[in-house]
Amino acid sequence: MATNFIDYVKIYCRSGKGGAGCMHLHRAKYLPKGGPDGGDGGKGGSVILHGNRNLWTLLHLKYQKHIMATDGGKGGQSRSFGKDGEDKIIEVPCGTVVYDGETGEFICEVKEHDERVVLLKGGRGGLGNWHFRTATNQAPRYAQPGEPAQERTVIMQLKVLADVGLVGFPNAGKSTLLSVVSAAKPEIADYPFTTLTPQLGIVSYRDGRSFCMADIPGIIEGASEGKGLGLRFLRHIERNAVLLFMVPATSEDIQAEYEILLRELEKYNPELLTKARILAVSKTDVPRLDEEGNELPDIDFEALSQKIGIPVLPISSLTGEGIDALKDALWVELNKEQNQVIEISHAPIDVTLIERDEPEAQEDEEEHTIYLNEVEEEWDLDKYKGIGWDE
Ligand SMILES: Nc1nc2c(ncn2[C@@H]2O[C@H](COP(=O)(O)OP(=O)(O)OP(=O)(O)O)[C@@H](O)[C@H]2O)c(=O)[nH]1
Ligand SMILES: [Mg+2]
Repeated sequence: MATNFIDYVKIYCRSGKGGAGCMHLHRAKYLPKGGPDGGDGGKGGSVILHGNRNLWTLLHLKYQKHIMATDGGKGGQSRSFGKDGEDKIIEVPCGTVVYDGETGEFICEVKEHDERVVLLKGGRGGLGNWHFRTATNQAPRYAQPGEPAQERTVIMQLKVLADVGLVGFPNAGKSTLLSVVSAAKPEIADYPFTTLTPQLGIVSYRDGRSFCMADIPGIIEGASEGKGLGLRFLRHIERNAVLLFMVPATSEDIQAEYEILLRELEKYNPELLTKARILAVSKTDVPRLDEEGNELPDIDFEALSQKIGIPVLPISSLTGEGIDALKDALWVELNKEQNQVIEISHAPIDVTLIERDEPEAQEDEEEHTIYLNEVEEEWDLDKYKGIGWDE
């Protein structure tokens, strides 16, 4: 299960080249000089990214090493057009960021469901010689070639785009909450670090509305120095609008635990502290006892909220207590204007640092170069401008 979360792939992509325009002079039995009738070439297919909210990882692209659109067909006589090449649509989860595979430079990102981003444009088809007929050249013996294809090796990285990110120590009950508010089935167990990779769930809210919640591995004191699973998963809450902190009600000092979490987040990226926060005190069904088994005083949620300056809500995933109130509170925060996640910039990545979990696929040299050198001269429509021969 853990290995199914793929958030990095490297793929060679190529669009289709445009089909060549046709050079043809019409001839018929009683019409030996029928004039030029070469048709236009079809346009090459583009490589297009398409955001799909039903995808959560890049797993489906893991074994895909090449993605290529098809070329446009050649134009034919009698002014018949060449067939357009087929586009290649790459379905990606929302939050996919694309970098150049060689330089690490940011190329584009796909944020929304149904969003289409053209990664590589297909070449335009060339014009047939019919277009180039002029008063002085009634039988042009040339046609345009198709535009060449574009190719690029790209790295796709997923930065999960959830609305709410769960932050807490291991065993706080984060995955359990996700399992009761959404249809997600994360692993839940009574030992730390049950969750090893981020999990997402769609929380359905009233009137058919919903929001997305991300459960990430637990954080411990010293995570910023690499303890536990470290902080690398915090990348996935960087773009959340609201952070839901979780501390179990059985904790002797809830405020202290909350502040440890806060400090670890700050060490990872101080900007995380500008996000809206809510504290859920989980497992309220469990009796509060100290180490000797004596009852601890009841939690004063009001007072705690006053002290830390954010809403504090008691919940129990077991009995369902407080779950609806928590959803309400999250919904309110999510809809505040100031909590909308603003554009974030994606710094170039260092391609030499990223480790591949498998050796590079053997590149097929020949296959890659076929389309590159075919059209050598730059072509320019303007140079063919002229008056029509029949005007
Ligand atoms: N009684 C009770 N037990 C709970 C509640 N929520 C979670 N638990 C239990 O607490 C344990 C840990 O729950 P998880 O949801 O796996 O905790 P987690 O925060 O995801 O932990 P990591 O993935 O290790 O970070 C499990 O044994 C759960 O059954 C609750 O509301 N009440
Ligand atoms: Mg978990």
